[in-house]
Amino acid sequence: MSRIVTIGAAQSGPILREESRSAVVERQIQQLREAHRQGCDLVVFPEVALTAFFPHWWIEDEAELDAWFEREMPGPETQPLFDEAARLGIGFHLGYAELTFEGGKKRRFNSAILVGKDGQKIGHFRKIHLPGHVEYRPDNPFQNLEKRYFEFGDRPFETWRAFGGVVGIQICNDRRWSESYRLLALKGAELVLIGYNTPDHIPEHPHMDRLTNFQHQLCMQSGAYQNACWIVAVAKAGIEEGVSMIGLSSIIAPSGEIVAQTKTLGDELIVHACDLDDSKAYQELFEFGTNRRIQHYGPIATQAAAVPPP
Ligand code: CDV
Repeated sequence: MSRIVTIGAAQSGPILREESRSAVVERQIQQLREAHRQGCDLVVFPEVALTAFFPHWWIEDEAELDAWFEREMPGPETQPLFDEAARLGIGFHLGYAELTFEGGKKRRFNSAILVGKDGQKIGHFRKIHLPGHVEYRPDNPFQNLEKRYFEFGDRPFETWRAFGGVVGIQICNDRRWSESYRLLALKGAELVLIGYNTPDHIPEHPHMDRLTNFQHQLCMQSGAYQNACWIVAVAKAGIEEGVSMIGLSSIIAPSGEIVAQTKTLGDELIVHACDLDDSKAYQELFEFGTNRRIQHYGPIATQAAAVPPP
């Protein structure tokens, strides 16, 4: 028996700083329609998919910062995306900057939602691993102010029953941490959706630039294999407000093999029919329930321990 979910990875090219949400949503609707023509059940859009990636520059004025965030999802500008997806009978994943008032306090998160074929929200996740810095770095060609503009996700990695399987979400830097995959796998994840905005240059570590593409694929291919899950990872790519970002949106099988990958740095859709039973086969191979030797691992350290010199 097979459980096929046909998934479209809807890579986005750069979004101009002055581009309106409505214009971006119109681009996404074109991708939804193409996905529908290609038989997709689910379309995955990137991290912070509705605007330019504003943590790349310094914003001092609070009202100006808030304007980059969504206060409702869907809101007036995103409702047409929900409507068109429901009309076509396609589910979707969308990353966005979330502004919410909780406990009388304004809170900002880097978030993503999973929406079913009926247009109803299934899942909501807030990015846990925020890269970058809080302070302005005048010597850098661009900033990476996620730690300034967002709070760390305040909810655990979660899975949802959807699209005939078990689905989880990570957001961008989460994909570089082995815990992200394992925590989802222990909650049964068969399919992990990831949006990202990844510059091809790290100002603090320029000698690593040549490895950016390799390490992007390395962490996800090993994450897929070691945790028996499909991964659909989708970029906002190209040169956006002077920052050059990688493409290489990928659909990765539980074998660790990349089965589809984008070739451009613009809006581009790739599609693959993912058999969720491939995930089940690798889950059976590893048998996490019986073969993980947690009783032999010893106490789990929460911090890297200082190893005494020899
Ligand atoms: N948006 C991201 O989280 N980007 C990071 C970069 C800054 C290293 C990433 O892990 O791709």
